[in-house]
Amino acid sequence: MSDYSWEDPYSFLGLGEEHTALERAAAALLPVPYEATTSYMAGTRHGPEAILRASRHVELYDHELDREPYRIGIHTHPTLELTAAGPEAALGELRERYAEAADGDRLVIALGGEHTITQVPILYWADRLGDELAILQFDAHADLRDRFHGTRWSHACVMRRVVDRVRPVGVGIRAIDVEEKRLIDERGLTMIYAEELAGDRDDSWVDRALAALDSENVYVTFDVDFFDPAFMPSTGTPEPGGGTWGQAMTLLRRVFAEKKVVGADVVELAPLPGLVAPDFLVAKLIYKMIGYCSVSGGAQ
Ligand SMILES: [Mn+2]
Repeated sequence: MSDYSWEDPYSFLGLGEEHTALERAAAALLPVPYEATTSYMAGTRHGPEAILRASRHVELYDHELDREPYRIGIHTHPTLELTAAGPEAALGELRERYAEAADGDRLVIALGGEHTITQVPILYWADRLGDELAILQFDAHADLRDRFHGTRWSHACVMRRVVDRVRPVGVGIRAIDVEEKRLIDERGLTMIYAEELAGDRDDSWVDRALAALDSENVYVTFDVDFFDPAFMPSTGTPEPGGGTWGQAMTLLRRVFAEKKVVGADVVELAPLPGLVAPDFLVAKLIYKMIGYCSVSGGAQ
């Protein structure tokens, strides 16, 4: 746990200036509390704040890695409040701000907010890297619907908005509709269904996921409903039969070790008042990503 002060509420882990200065930081967080189309339980707009609050209680030393990953420097950008003038305007704003934040070699992790925001970083990286980009999607849902509740900008449509440019590899998927299934088959997309995550000891699904990532450069989008609702009740559309902490770590550890992770996001946390464990889980998930990045040399 950090030696924090309550007067400084908005830096990840409660880090002080020495470890948060942008020029020196090898990682940065971009809080985007955007919520416009939540279909079941609302509250993702409170996700970034809950993550930052919980992060103050995350142990700074990582015993698995035998290091203190925060020493690479972690900058927390000011919370990005997007315009309420409609999704296209909001996503346009995000595009501008994301491009500024992602300029350079720093690992930027966007914090949702609803999953809709993910199309912005993915299209940014697709523009920057062309075909040299693979997408790893932790999620209960494929998010490949063309429209949902009358809008193309729903959280349930986010991967459809990018699938003509990139080939997402889904992990933990367990709720899709028949149109999505048809698209998955037509495009030959790899989906690792939740049942395949047989247990922490059978890693063959990890090999399948890594083999399906068809570029050295990988963008990771992590919808927290990947996790079983037993661990992650705090999300808009929970689905039973989800993944575990150990499974998520197993895949993340290898992705960061074997690929170049160019960017990431963690979305769809909708905090429940009085229930802190899910908020803490997400804060620690982000710190583990930064830790794996720090040992891979992916961030200098
Ligand atoms: Mn989802």
